[in-house]
Amino acid sequence: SRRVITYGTFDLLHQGHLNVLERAKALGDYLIVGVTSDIFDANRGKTNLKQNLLQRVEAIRKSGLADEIIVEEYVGQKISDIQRLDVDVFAIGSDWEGKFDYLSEYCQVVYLQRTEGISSTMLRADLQTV
Ligand code: C2G
Repeated sequence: SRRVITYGTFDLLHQGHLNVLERAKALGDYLIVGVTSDIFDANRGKTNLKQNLLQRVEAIRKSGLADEIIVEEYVGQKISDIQRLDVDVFAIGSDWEGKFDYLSEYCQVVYLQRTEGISSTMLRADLQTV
């Protein structure tokens, strides 16, 4: 079987996220989704999230697309996840093109087409105005 992993914050889970999860799942037969912890995101400058880790994990679970959900808590965790979970493919949206090429030492790296016209930032802005 081919094991695929993808990561993200997934704040206010939207169609762009669902598309990338579906495309990632289609690359194999077992999809692991790494959801970033609140502290991990704060440390990389994402400070205005609308949902906490538990809410973001719950939305991924409800999507039914993940075979396994893990939490990403520290920089450098991707390599140990790939090794520990025997991952064959790392997949992520094309906004990260080239950024994860270093993982190709450990597994196949695939950049998936990003969905234009929708983002967590847009949805957060909408929430501000209602
Ligand atoms: N995405 C997408 N289209 C959008 C928005 C997001 O395809 N319109 C994809 C991103 O490319 C990513 C996933 O959805 O693959 C999650 O996006 P974010 O929640 O913004 O998380 P991100 O900051 O990309 O996580 O370890 C964390 C990851 O390295 C990056």
